[in-house]
Amino acid sequence: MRALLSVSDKSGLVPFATGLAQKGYELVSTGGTAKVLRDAGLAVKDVSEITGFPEMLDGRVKTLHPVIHGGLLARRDVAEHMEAIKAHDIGTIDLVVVNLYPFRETAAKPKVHPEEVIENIDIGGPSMLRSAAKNFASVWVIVDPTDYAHVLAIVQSDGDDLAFRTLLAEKVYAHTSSYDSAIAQWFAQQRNEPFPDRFPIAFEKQQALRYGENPQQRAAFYVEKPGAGLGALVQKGGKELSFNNLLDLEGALLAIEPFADQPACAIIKHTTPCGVATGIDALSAYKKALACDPVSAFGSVIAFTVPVDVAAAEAISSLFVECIVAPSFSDAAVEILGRKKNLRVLEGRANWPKGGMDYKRVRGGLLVQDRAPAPMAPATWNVVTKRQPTTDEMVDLHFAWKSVASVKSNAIVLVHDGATIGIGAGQMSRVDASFLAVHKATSVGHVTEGAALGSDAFFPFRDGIDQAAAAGVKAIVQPGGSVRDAEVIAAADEHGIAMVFTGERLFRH
Ligand code: 93A
Repeated sequence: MRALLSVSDKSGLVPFATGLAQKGYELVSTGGTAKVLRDAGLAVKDVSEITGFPEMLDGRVKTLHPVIHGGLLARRDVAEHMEAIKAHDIGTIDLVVVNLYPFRETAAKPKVHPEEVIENIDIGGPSMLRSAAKNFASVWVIVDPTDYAHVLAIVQSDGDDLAFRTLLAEKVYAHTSSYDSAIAQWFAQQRNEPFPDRFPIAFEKQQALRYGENPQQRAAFYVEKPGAGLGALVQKGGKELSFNNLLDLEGALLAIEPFADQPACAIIKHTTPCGVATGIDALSAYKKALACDPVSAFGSVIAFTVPVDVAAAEAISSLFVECIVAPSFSDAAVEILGRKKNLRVLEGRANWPKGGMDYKRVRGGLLVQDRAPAPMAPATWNVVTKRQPTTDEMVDLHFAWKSVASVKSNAIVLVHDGATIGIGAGQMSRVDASFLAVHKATSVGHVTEGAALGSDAFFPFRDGIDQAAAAGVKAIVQPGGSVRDAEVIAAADEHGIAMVFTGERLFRH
């Protein structure tokens, strides 16, 4: 029996190779791997010894040889194959352990030279993996060190497990295809092309999910890069995350993102906020966000920009909440929240992967766009009405603009004192969104007199303005750009409303 070992990640290698050697495997290896094995006292043959060729071209050609690929690919059950390799003095290779040059890690290094990245494109490794995996009927192929133990256990017990060998082959092709995707993506990045002809990203499974949006739908969670984005969140308590939890977590993180530089809280239901607020600390932001729409907050996902302490944890404990996400939690806060078995506690910032794009799935395709940039600041806005916003109104308008960005379109928010007080989301007409925002606010007793209003897109008619004025709204922020802007501005002037145009639309679908 012969095992070929050629690995960049040498973790777990020595105990595994030792186990193979003890079972009588002859070990064949490439330069660096052979050295590690010899240093551990194992007998190893160099690949060059069996190929009759030295490793050459700075290691670019090490294992690319018929003696290797013949030994991997020959079908043991086909007499002609076995005769052919015998005629060429090629011995079979029964077990292959390969993991690849760290291409992704090298490409991700800051200021890395392209030459170094290119040298980390592994050619021989994927070739061996693919040859061995094609012959999974007879050959063990291990690309993931976490599989060493299971394979060794089978080998040590003189057992066999074709089903597991088949799974290892599947793992190989999943691995090599994602490896090549990363290379293609790097090439696309080098020519500053965000939308290459062939979309290169391969997603890896982060976790299985019990079910999808509904229990009758199967589901799993895939990530662009393991450990990046939502996949970077560390769960500190509560039961398993669901499909809808992950969707709402994304909505929650979107909602707090514009407020990253201050204590802020967003409460999310069905991917849209039902309360967003800033405060002096986590507790005060939470209280203000909750006050926006306490009825909808039942069963919500809550996000914070600041660490969650005991005071905030205790306040949240009295509400039924699905998930809570924050940059960190004090130990005591985790303990308090941990008493609620159904509450998932997630720690981390879940930053977007570098150069990350926004994807939306449509049947048979994928819509790809830049992720939404941060909503533009007041310095770029234009006051279009006779009346200028007061300083206080300007603060609320800024808050309204930042908070409306995460509300599903058509979106209207009413804002007062650093908090949403009424949110109209996901309506098919803007006037209905305005109506809902006012209705939601007044139905829980908020005073809308003097409130600021944010609209994610322009008002197509004056009716939305008239309705806002009737509720006492005194300041409005919206993109502008309607053919009826003049009519809309005139309506605002009639009502003594101060209105600004941002020139930027914030749709979220
Ligand atoms: O440069 S390569 O593409 N050419 C080869 O022929 C080759 N054979 C194995 N890279 C090659 N490898 C890779 O070398 C393996 O995939 C593994 O990652 C690495 C192990 O090298 P060493 O044993 O010298 O540390």
